[in-house]
Amino acid sequence: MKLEIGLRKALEREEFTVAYQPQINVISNEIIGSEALLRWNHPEWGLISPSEFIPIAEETGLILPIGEWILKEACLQNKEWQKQGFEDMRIAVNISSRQFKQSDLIDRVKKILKETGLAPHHLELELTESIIQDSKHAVEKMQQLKDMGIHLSIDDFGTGYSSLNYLKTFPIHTLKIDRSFTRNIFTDSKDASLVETIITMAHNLNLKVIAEGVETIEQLQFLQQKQCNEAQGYYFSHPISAELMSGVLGGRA
Ligand code: G
Ligand code: G
Ligand code: MN
Ligand code: NA
Repeated sequence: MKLEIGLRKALEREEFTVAYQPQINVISNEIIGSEALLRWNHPEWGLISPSEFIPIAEETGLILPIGEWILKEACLQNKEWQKQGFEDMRIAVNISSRQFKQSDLIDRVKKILKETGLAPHHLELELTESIIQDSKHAVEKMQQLKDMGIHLSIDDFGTGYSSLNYLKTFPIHTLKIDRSFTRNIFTDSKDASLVETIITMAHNLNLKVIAEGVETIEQLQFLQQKQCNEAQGYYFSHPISAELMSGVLGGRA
């Protein structure tokens, strides 16, 4: 209840910020984009983790204005990086269940792209398996987004209970291997096999693969060997402020 009251005021009090986590092409080692992650810094309670407040925002519907805010903020920021010369930068934004279910989702996304001037192919929306399964007309909606040029990825892939059959029907570009698999590559041979199998399967279906939660060079090398396309994790960078990210990008040239 306390958190809910705080959440109601957080947007107008400008207590949210966005952290960006670089995403890296594992072959070229270049930053190809970033994932936008919401941060809530309450003046008294300090930093509150999204895993604490996003479920409340989702229950109360507050995730709708919050989700719209971060989408716009992230698109604006990515456009800014592009203006600074990082023209191919892509931005990935998490979409919540309530957001995806909105009947006017497509118009809202279109409006934000128009207002921020971001080209659709520089935006990636991250959906989870359960979000897609819980929504009516999910495939049609995804197809409309794809037709606009937006990229779609399946977040936390492998943690849901979905049938593999949907990979055939979902109009998606990328699978994001959940960090619970990456974490155990060298401690659980079953996880290593799963990671390898996911990569092979994705490629056979013409999908790209990004591994989350890469924390060590050994994990990165394993992923390179298995031809994973992209990676993201503490090994490269924690989620960082837009200012820090600009510095990291500048240092890349
Ligand atoms: O950044 P962190 O690892 O603490 O995020 C925890 C969880 O919160 C992750 O599952 C992440 O996907 C989710 N999350 C972070 N930012 C957003 C956001 O802007 N919208 C939604 N819907 N979820 C987010
Ligand atoms: O569910 P989603 O993939 O959106 O969650 C992203 C979350 O994962 C963020 O909260 C981010 O802080 C966290 N994260 C990013 N990289 C790593 C990592 O290398 N290790 C761990 N343990 N968490 C990570
Ligand atoms: Mn995500
Ligand atoms: Na994830």
